[in-house]
Amino acid sequence: KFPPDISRRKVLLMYPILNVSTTSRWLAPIVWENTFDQTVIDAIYKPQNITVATTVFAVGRYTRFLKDLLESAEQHFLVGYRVHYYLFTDLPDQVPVVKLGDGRKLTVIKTESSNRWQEISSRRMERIEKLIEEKLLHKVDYMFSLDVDSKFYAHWGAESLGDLVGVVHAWFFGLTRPQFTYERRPKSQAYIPYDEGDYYYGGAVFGGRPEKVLKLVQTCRRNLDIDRANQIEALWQEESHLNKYFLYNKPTKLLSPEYLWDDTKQRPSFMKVVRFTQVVKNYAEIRPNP
Ligand code: UD2
Repeated sequence: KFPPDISRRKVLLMYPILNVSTTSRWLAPIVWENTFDQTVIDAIYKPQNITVATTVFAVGRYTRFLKDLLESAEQHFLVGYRVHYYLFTDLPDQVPVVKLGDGRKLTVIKTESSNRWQEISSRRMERIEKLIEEKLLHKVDYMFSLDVDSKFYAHWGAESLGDLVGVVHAWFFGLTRPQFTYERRPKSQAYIPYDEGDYYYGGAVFGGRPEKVLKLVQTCRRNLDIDRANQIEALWQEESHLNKYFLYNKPTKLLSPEYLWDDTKQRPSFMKVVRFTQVVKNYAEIRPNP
């Protein structure tokens, strides 16, 4: 049974305050506060009894971020839904014990370390690919990949679900193509020319239906392999490859920077809520290499 529709009056009242675009040029929704009614969304997804797999990598000193990430996720991330965290780490002993809500699970997967942070970050693509093929395909309904050095601050619900989901990077929202930090060297498979591009997407969050995410991670992994063979590393590693993928395989849903904020940046007045944010970190202290 659906709750009554949002009244026309309420729609008229809420839209004038949204002076940001709420759809992409290919008519994919861009999710902001006040563009959705949580009651209606839950009435659609709750009866489907969906499971959302969520991959998180915590290699080396990044295990220190796990407690805050998981505890805050249990407060705000898809609360009331079945969530299965897949936690990749080289240090299983350092995974904190966090009380999970009903229907929520955590599986630890031992993974190799590397002495280059660029490799740790990029190799996520092939590990997620393997996980989808072995465990997620036709078994879970949706999935997300999240950076571990992050924390939830407010509701992140089923409004975020879609076939292929990307997040607009906080630093590049409202900027134009030439300002995007895409890979610009034609030698790399992540190359995007200056006259192409829609948005600059953050590498910290992507998701969708497992079969769609499988295509994404497979393509990025293959392109990372080709770049490695050609001895070139894209400017922002797998984030550059993700941006290339989204240029030619448009996300069906875009999450606004509410879903990936950066606290070192001043929050603009049009942003009513920060749901998920990158933790401020001392790179020199936590990464295995500069
Ligand atoms: C950006 C992206 C990140 C990734 C990276 C490029 C955002 C907010 N972040 O962040 O997603 O695309 O650029 O490579 O868009 N990790 C470890 N151990 C390490 C190093 C990394 O576990 O020693 C994992 C961890 O899950 C971390 C992720 O890799 O969250 C990305 O690494 P990062 O956060 O250091 O990258 P950063 O801040 O440059």
